[in-house]
Amino acid sequence: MSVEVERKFLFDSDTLKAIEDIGDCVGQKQFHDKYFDTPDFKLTLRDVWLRRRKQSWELKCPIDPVNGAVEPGREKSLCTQYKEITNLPEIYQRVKEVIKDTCENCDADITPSDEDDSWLNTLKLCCFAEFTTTRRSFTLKGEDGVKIDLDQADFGYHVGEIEVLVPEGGDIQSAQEKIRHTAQRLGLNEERRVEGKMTVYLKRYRPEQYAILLSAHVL
Ligand code: V4E
Repeated sequence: MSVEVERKFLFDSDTLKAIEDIGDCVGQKQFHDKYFDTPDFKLTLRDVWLRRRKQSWELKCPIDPVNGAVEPGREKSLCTQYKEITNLPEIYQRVKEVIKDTCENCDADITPSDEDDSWLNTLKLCCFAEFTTTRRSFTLKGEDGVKIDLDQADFGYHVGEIEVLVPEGGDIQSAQEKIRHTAQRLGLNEERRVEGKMTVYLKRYRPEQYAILLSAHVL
């Protein structure tokens, strides 16, 4: 399991030029994401994001506070940090743990499988968001472990991310420092957290869920 520390940013042709000046494009790819939750938003209300990307399952969970609860009024820093879990049996256990209070079938003896989606029905998980992203990725000269992604979502929103992956137990503060330094090199001057693709998607296409997550201080 690793922790993804990242800062999103808005970009224009000047930012792109700055990235090309100090970085190398390492490829472009396209992927389709489907996000899942219970009908009463049990996962996303705990800031837990379950998705399938390219036939693989991924779970993003907050690293603090301990149980993933969202503190009201928590100050939003420019960087986010989430644990990334990609092992399906582990994802299944974590999801069950988060929804257990209201889950009627959580005791069922099920082995989740990549080929068979029946575990989603058992846990009453439905798709609430689906979109395709085209991503260009860059590495930076003289900045080890820092990646920059420029994302274009098919619903008409583009956003950049400066990202550092930290192995479990690794130094998150030094990752934040690398990100801050990179942002400075790119001349970014945002003082507030920039909206990610999901925030914009929910606002446009799932306004009820957006309003609930906003008032719960998840977004
Ligand atoms: C963690 C999270 C969500 C899951 C999607 O995360 P994100 O990094 O935005 O997507 P993507 O496609 O760039 O994933 P990657 O390829 O980097 O793994 S959806 C909402 N969140 C929480 C969240 C938040 N509240 N605010 C910001 C700025 N980002 C994420």
